[in-house]
Order: sequence, then structure tokens, then C-alpha cells
Amino acid sequence: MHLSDFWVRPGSRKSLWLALAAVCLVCTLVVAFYETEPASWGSSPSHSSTSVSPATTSNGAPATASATEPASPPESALKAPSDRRCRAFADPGNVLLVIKTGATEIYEKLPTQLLTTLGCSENYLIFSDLDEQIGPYHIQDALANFTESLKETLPDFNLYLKQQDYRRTGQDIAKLKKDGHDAWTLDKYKFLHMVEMTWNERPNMDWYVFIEPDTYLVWSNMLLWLQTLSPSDELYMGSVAYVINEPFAHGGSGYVISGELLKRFVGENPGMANRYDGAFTNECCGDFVLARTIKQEVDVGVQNFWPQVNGEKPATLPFGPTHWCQPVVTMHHVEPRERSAIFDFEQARENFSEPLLFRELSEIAFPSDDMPTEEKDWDNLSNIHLQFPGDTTPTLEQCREGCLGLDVCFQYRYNGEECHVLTEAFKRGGKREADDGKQWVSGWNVRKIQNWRESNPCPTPQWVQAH
Ligand SMILES: *[C@@H]1O[C@H](CO)[C@@H](O)[C@H](O)[C@H]1NC(C)=O
Ligand SMILES: *[C@@H]1O[C@H](CO)[C@@H](O)[C@H](O)[C@H]1NC(C)=O
Ligand SMILES: CC(=O)N[C@H]1CO[C@H](CO)[C@@H](O)[C@@H]1O
Repeated sequence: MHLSDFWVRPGSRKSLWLALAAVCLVCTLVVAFYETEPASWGSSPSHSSTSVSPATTSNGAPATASATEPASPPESALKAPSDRRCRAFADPGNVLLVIKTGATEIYEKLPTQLLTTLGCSENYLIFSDLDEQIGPYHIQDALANFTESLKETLPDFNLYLKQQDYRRTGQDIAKLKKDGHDAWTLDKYKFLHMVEMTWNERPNMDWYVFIEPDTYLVWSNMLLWLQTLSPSDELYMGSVAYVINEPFAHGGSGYVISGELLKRFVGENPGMANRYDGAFTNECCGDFVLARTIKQEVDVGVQNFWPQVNGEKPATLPFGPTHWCQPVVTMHHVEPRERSAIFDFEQARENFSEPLLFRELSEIAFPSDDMPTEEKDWDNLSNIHLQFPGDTTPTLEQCREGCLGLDVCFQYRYNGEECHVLTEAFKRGGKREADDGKQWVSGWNVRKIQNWRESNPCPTPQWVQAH
């Protein structure tokens, strides 16, 4: 209900009084809380800018510098002082993070990224398809330099123009998201200009790391990984996907371009992005066009670092022989709450100089002290059809016993008529409501998973070699 409803509807006297009573109750509670808990407010960054706060935090340390440097709160006020990653890597090196998002999703996806991944980074740029200021953060329009005449004629730019109109008229741009398709179609046009603007604004960095708002970047692993490489080599690295036969670094998994390569691709190549403005419309994906253009302009191909750089997340990763002793640098499709959970998990680690490996990460999906056994309305992504003698329809019990009785079986999934198992990895999967009257039930061979975990320690991290 809108506030104005209270004043225009004649019959709403009663709700008005109820609302006033509620407001007063809240005021009372706030005052009571403030009076009983002043110490806990002292460490809150927002409090340090008000006149009631003492100049020191609750533990006696000087308050953060936000009051004297209002222009740079990302480093001073917002960075969680307790973020252990920042202390472990006091000098992260000459690394620039670049995040690409879109105006219809920015408020939904960016905040958790800023509160977690970016907590230790002072070098980053944020690109979108609309120039915006969110508190201290300047979000740049990656398409600012895109050919004007094409913006006006390409149907894919309808959303771009509408966003500007929505902003001018004060409408909620998030409402333009709908199924996300239009934002997805517009997204591909941003890649080359984003890369070009990145170099123009921050030339001569060692490394440029490009991610999306739902990419999870394991900051410590990324820094450890980059330390093993030379930024004076021309490198374009990520998780390789293909369009027809042409390889490219999948955007959502994140990719890294060395300073040396970006210098030749952009720095010594003025006007590069505009020359390709017409090249996207008939292609599926911007990350693919980026790879093709790098190849065409400077003859450098993508190097594959999968699964260290990958497009899955704890709930969907296939833990096991292919994903075990390698460090995890990125994950994708990470929802804000999943991000917070991984972040907490990271913060609780003992030694940030020890890379976080898939083996350790598997504890999020399969905690040793709380292993899942069986879940209803659940799909664990088992995909090998287990057939029973005479092709009979198995029961859930038969499916479960079929898996638990097999040495190789990590898990099973039953849908009322078919039994699927997974033997080469274990995956957590997720909720899946019944469809066509079939209930999905999934279960795990807990003893096998535990045995596998114990008999496969990772004495040394296996950094992935380019392949
Ligand atoms: C737009 O393009 C011009 C010419 O290529 C370039 O000088 C300028 O820096 C670009 N603007 C941005 C914001 O990158
Ligand atoms: C942390 O791990 C690194 C790398 O394995 C090791 O050299 C260092 O001694 C460890 N630090 C502590 C406090 O255990
Ligand atoms: C929820 C989910 O991703 N379910 C998938 C489980 O695995 C089968 C077979 O691999 C897929 O078809 C489902 O989409």
C-alpha cells in the first residue's frame, strides 16, 4: 500500500491510526535499543559520520577515515575491517577488476558483489548499459561510444533507449527486466567498448580481470594464480567454450587479459571497438566476438584454465576426480545468498596462502559433519540411467539399494519410474518440485563420498596448466 492511500481514502481512518501506532512503537524500540546498546553502534561505519559518535570505535581504534575523505568510501568506510583476505594480501599487486552488469539487474546483483569480492580491491571499474551513480560508485555506460546511428536503428538497442527514457521520467528501470531476454541481447554489444574503455582509463596495469555480477571470484586464489604468470606475456585466459569450432573465454566464468596483450589490442589500436560495432547483431555472444576480434587484430588465442576457472558453483559442481586438488579461482551463477555463504566459508579458513581447492570447497555442498542422505523434491543431477532386470519399473527402495550396493555409485535420483545414478562425481543439485505428478527424490552414498574424500587428500595444489 502506498502512503498516499492513507490520506485519500475516506474509509481508512482506522488503518491510519494503526499505522501511527506502529510508527510510534518502532520509534520507542529504536530509542530503547540505542540506549541499551551504544557500544555496538560505535563500530558501525555509518555511525562514525554522525555527531553523537565518539571519534574512536568500540575497541579504541581510530574511527575510519570516511569523515575526512567523503569521495572515497569504498576503501575506507565500506570495506569490512575484519575481512581477513585483505590482511593476508596487503599488496594485491597491479590488478584491475572489471565488472560488467546491466541497468535492469544492477540493484539486484551488484550490492553483494561489492560487499564481498570487492572488499579488498581498490582497483576496479564497473560497466553497465546506463551511466549511473550508486552512492560512491560510478557505474559507466560501456555503450557511450557505440556508433550513434546504430543505437537508433538496431532493434537490440530498444532497451537501451527505454532505460534512458525511464530514468528521465523517474520510472523503475528494474521493471524493464521481464524475462531478462532484452538485457541479455543488449549485453553482447558492450564487450569491445568495455575492454577499450578499461585500457583508456587504467592503462599499463599488469592484469585485467573481467567478471560479471554473478561470478564468484576467490580473491586469494586469483592473486596466487597470477603470481605464477608473467604479465609481460600476451595472455588471454579463461574457461573455454566454443561457437561452432571457434574457442572463446566464457564471460560468466570470468577471464583475464594481461597488460601486454591489452596494450597491443587497445592501446596501440585506436578506434578498434567502433570498427566492430556492426559485427555483433548476427552473433550469439559478446564473449565470442571478443575472442574472435583479439585473434583477428593481434593473433592471440584464448588459453583454457578450466576447471580452475569454471561456470559452476558449489551446488552444481561435479566434485570428484575431475574437480578435486585444483584451486578454485572462479564460479558462476552464484546467487547473492550463495555468495554470502561462500564468503563466510572463505573468511573462516585458516591460511589464505594455502589455495582453496575443490576438495575443501566440497565441504559447502557436502559438510563432513552433516552429510545429506536423501531429499524429497530434489534433483541431484544424476544422469546415468540404471536399468533393472527385464526393464521393470523400479521402486525407490530398489533404486536406492541399487546405488548403495554399487562400488562406483556416488548418488541416485528417482522420479517414480526411472532410476538415475552418478558414478564419476558427486553433486548436490537442488530443489525440484514434482512435475507431471512425478516426485523427484535424490540420495547420496555417504560412505562412498567420505571414503573418497579421505583417500584423496591433496598434499599439493594442482594449479591448472593452460590447455
Ligand atoms: C570514445 O572514442 C574516442 C575515439 O576512439 C576515444 O578517444 C575516447 O576515449 C572514447 N571514450 C571513452 C569513454 O572510452
Ligand atoms: C600458510 O601457508 C603457506 C603456504 O603453504 C606456508 O608457507 C605458511 O607457513 C602457512 N602459514 C601458517 C601460519 O601456517
Ligand atoms: C534441476 C536440474 O538441473 N535438473 C537436471 C537434472 O539432471 C537432468 C539430466 O542430467 C536434467 O535434465 C535436469 O534438468
